[in-house]
Amino acid sequence: MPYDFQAIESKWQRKWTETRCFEAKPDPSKEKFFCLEMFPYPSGALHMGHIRNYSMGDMLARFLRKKGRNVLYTMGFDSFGMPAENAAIKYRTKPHDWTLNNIDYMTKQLKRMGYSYDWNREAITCLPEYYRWNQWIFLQMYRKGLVFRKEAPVNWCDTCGTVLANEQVEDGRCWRCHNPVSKKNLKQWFIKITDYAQELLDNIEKDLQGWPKRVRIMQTNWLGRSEGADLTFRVPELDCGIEVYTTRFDTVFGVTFIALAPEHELVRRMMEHMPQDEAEAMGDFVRKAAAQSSIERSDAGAEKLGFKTPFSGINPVTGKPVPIWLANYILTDYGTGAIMGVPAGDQRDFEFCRKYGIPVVPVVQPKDGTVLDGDTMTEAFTEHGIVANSGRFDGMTTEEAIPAMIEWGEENGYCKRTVTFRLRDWLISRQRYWGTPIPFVHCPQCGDVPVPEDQLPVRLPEDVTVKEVGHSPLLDLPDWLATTCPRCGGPAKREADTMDTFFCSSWYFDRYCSPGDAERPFERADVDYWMPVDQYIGGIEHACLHLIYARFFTKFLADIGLIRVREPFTNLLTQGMVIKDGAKMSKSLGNVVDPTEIVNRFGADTVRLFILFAAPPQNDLDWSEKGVEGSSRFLGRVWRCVEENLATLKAHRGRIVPMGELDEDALRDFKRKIHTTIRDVTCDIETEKQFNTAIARLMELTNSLTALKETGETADSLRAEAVEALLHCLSPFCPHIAEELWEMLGHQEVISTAPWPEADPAALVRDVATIVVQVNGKVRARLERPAGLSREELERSVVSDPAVQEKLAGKAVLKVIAVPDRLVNIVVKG
Ligand code: ANZ
Ligand code: ZN
Repeated sequence: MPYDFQAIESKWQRKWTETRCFEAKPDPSKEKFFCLEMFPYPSGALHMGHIRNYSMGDMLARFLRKKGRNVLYTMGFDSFGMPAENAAIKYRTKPHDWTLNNIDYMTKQLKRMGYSYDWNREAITCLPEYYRWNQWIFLQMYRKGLVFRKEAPVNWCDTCGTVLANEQVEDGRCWRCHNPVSKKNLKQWFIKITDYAQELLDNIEKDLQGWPKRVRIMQTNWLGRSEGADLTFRVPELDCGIEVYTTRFDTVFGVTFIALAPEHELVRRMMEHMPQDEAEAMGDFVRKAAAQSSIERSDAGAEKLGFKTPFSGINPVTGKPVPIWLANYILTDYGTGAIMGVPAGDQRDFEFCRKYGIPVVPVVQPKDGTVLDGDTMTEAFTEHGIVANSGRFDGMTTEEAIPAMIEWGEENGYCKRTVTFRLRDWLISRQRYWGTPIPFVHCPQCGDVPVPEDQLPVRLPEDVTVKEVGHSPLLDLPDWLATTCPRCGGPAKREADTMDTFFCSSWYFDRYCSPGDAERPFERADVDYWMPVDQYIGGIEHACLHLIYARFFTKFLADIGLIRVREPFTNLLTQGMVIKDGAKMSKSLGNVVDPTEIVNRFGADTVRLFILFAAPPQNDLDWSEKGVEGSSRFLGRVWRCVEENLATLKAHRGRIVPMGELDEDALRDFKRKIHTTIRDVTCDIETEKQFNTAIARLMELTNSLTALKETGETADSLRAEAVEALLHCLSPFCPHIAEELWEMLGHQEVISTAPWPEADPAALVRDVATIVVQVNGKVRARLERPAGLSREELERSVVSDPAVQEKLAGKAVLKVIAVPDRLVNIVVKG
């Protein structure tokens, strides 16, 4: 009977569904395990990256189920987003239909892989059952004062008359018409995630020890906490002040200019006080700088561009005026959008001053005695040093001066301490169709009015035609747009912006805990049982946005009493990429391998095995057809190993011969091999998360099994024991073949839920000890002896050994000191 993976795989997929063995229910008497994978966007078909991600998750879920944990493992689709709109135009369909079709197809693909999801818990974010709770949560955030509207720039194409997403801007030009893209201010919706910045930061070290260090560092930088001070420079000519943010108040005596972001609110006021031609030149500069992206502007190597205004500001500490400039490298949304320029201590300021001939005044001198001169310095001095040109602080080290000067500045009212985060508030509105409608109406009388909760969901019309990229069909639906104001009952207009899809993915795991709940987003008892997620698996590309938003949501939901935990993910595994021919597998490079095609040829078990065997989870994986063939051959060997010896194996199944009753070395070694394999595979999966080495051990065990020559009852019993251990350990990786062979051996229950084997401690002990033999304290030999010999037995055995006798020739033995299992020291004379 050959290994017919097609038949076997569909048979077991059917059986698992029929026996409902992967359905999860809360059970307080059992320890739970929530295994979560980043759910896919339904782009059309699964790619190898998905297969890799989900093969790891399924392996862990299956392993932990066998270890007796109550496992929650399910799937969903992150199904709102722009590609559906593009596809709708291209294929003349509706985003809704296209999306649901894709979900159908991808669900079939997932089922074909044999993943052990509890399909009753599926969450599909583009369905009103799901997104109504996005709207509900959004309204709770609004109630708590976390939602606000403000003007913010969007990418705007004049030719197409549309808003463009960042991905639609290529090299500053519209992807469609290739005309330059400009910025346009639109009123947009924001969520005040910055209220949670400090806790998001604090918890990284406190609660996220189970995350890769790399991700913790990325999040820390993303949040970007810095401590510093705000101080105000008065501008007498305009009768106002400019507040600047600095992390180096200790350099305040070295300020030689002030620089504002081109978007700074004072710019307009300045222009009003300037001669027309100068004001126009300044306007040109502002437009040019504003067209650059903030990344271009803040890049260290980028060209610094400035515009000198005719105004100056008074340094509050020295009382002296310094000129005010506009500079492109000052960002509008960081700190106060204005800086005090200290070219001697800041490299960007230094380059700016050299370019525009602004003086450089050193206020920190190197500790090694070198003396910096403002006219000849070639770069800023940014290290710690000795304070100079700073009045009474001269001569102090900067380490001492930084706290001392801030304290002095605060006491004298020159500055006030502040903490600044790089994290920005979350801009969640999108001017597009395929997303969760923002539950607000605009009333000419009452302004922005939230939709009452009992009127949720605000449904997204599904029967629409998308005509143009970037133009939301909602704007062409007057019947949908027209509504009544919930407050005054007068005519009002619906908000036509939809939510960023990251909103959907910030809480889908909570919904997994209470699928289909029609009364609330999820039930408190359910999330309190299942949350937090014990293991989350996904791509490193989500290290910041998604993983920060989901953490923020969890804290907010805890604050309004919906959930107990404040951090959603205890352990995080970021899988490497799938590489082919030296590059990431991707459609654009044309180097993709279609999972369906490869599964049809080799079977799901082989593909799963290859993908978990070819590389450690965190590393990139090189796709290799040879490797797939190798995995296929291995499963063929396992199959034959059982199938060809089925009668003997069945006859000896369950007869366990204890280590103590084995006296042949080969059999003892084999028994030990079985149990060290169980021990090491368990550790590789559970502790080390090195799934590839676990598989290598199973291959070795299979080798030992086929190599065992011994015959007889005892040997056959050991063979049966080895086969059963092998099938158990293989089953999380290759569940179909394991089930089939397990059944062939005569088992009634599925192997998927049968307990994971335990290594027998007696079989783990190495039963040879290496004995170090010393003669007068010098090592003369190393001998293998059975472990556990008594002192006398060991002494006799070692001294009579021919190799030792040779060393003792002609000498008189005075004394023998034996340490069981370790050492024999022979003291001789002559
Ligand atoms: C004077 C100074 C002297 C500065 C010195 C640095 C070194 P972090 O640490 O990243 O928070 N800055 C402040 N607001 C800015 C903005 N909107 N755009 C660009 N730069 C801005 O950086 C804080 C420092 O970056 C601040 O401290 C300020 O320059 C600059 F020897 O002030 B510093
Ligand atoms: Zn109204």
